[in-house]
Amino acid sequence: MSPTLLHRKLSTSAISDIYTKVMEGKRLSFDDGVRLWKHPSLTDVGALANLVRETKNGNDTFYVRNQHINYSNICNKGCKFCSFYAQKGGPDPYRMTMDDVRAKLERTKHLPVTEIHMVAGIDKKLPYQYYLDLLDTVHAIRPDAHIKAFTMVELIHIQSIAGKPMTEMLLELKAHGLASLPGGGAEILTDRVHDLLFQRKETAAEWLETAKTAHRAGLPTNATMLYGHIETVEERTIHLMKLREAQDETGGFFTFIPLAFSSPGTQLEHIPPTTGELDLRVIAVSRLMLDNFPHIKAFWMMCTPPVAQSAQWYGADDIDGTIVTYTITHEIDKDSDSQNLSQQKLVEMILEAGRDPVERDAHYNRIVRDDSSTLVAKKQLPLPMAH
Ligand code: V47
Repeated sequence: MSPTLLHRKLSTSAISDIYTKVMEGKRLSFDDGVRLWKHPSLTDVGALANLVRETKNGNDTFYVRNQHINYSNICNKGCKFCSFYAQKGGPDPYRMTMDDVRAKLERTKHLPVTEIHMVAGIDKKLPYQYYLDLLDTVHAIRPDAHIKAFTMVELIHIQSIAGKPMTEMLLELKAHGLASLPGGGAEILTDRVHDLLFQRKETAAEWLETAKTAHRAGLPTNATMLYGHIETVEERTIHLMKLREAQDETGGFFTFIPLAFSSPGTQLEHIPPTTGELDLRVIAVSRLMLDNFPHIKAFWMMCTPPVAQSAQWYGADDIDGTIVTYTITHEIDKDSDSQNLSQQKLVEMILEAGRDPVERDAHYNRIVRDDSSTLVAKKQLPLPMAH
């Protein structure tokens, strides 16, 4: 559709007032958010989100060469949506020793990874020193990689065993190589969903406070939303607005990642998989509500590669990633090192989707490589344009 026709269509649609607000750079309200979830035309909502996406990030789609390490699946939280933790009838328990971590990193050292993503269950037996050793071990083998590790719930636990104030502990982890935090564990930031699905984990207020404390300590984070289970559209809207408010305060969030709920092996096995319609709508509504987030990421592992491609026209500007091994939701052999999506495959997917692939580092700097795939330069991206 030509740009003129598109603008005419949106300006005469049932969400024309929201279209006008977006065009004028005005912030969307709670009611606007709820209407976007309910508006019958996904195409309208997606087209509007795409206008914002292209203003902020042009035709670029970012990807990262990353590696996930889930260092322990022992957890005491019992979240109803989780199939990752060791339990009777579920996965066997494992806890990686430093030798295991070292061996895994050595085996995959040939991969030009720029980011290591480490999260795990709340494993009470691990002492504070384990976390410092973990960072030291990764840093020793991958000195140039950015270490993104520990969700807010892990940080709250680590702080309880470190016996120091949160900021002091964060600075210590930082001195051992921690560079940013992933966005996991936010789930849905309302007390109702917390009490029903993950009551032993931190509350919404604690998740947000910990994220803001990390930002103030110089550690940027991501933010996620787990959708497609028992949450209402109002709760999704509240979740996005709480993140937007926190971002206003600290500016510390890099990117927002919606996570499609996968029920097999969880206590919510009766819940069907999310539809492509919902996956794309979540990307689009997030893009429109989170006006102060520079990036929206499609995590192909959860929403599938084809949906991650389409998402690039519904508000997303990032596809995560090469990953290597991911064990949070899928029954993947934790000892396997096969790259789940090669860099070449990711680039092909982005080109096929009609976007320009841009390899980025964890800070969204553009990575330039020579023919042998050696990193030769990083180019600072201009700051995202306000729409
Ligand atoms: O915190 C758990 C979610 C998260 C299930 O920051 C589930 O770049 C779906 O946070 N179905 C961990 N999701 C993953 C995560 C993440 C992933 C990719 C990139 C980034 C980033 C962060 O996975 C958990 C939880 O919210 N999760 N169980 C499930 N059954």
